Amino acid sequence: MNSSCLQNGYDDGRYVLPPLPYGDSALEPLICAETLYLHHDKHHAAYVAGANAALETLQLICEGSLSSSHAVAAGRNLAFNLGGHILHTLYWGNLAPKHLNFSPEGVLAEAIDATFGSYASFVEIFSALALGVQGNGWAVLGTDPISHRLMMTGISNHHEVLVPGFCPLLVCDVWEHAYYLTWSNDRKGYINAFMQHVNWPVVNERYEKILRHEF
Ligand code: MN3
Repeated sequence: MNSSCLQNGYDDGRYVLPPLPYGDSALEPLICAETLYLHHDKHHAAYVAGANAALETLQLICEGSLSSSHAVAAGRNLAFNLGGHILHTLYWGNLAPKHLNFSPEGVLAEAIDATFGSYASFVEIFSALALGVQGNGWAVLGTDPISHRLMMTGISNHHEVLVPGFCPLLVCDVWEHAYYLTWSNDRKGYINAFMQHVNWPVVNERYEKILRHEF
């Protein structure tokens, strides 16, 4: 499986839960096996089910068997659940076991240096952003669809405070369900560990696809 590929989340007309690209204990000590199981098999699976349910509701409205008054709620449910499905699919793909010890490479490494000054400076800013996301949300490194410049943003829930067309390259889930069983209330400890588990070759591949307008 190409773990950088969102297409793994859709099959035969429905959203599907892509399998993890590693075993349940592969991300310890960043994420304990119980957290990985619950996060993937329960939380992510629920977003997949919610996205399919919202799509089915919209389809019933289109077929005329459900009032159009349901469209507003269905649209909101789709944004929340499909946003969750997309972000979690990217999240599993941009994590790797710590012993692989990846670092940024290629065009992405050059862009990080050019944009943030250095890799160390990038880590400091990204970590501060992730720590500062209020409540449930995500820290995201990505590009906007106009300039294709690297930039960071914090997303609330899965779909709010979002730049339209923003293309995420590296995503860090800072919902409490992502770390609480392993790190308790120490979000900073989780973020520090996350930075040591980034699958930079996957993130670099995503960036190269953006530059080729394929992602
Ligand atoms: Mn999550």
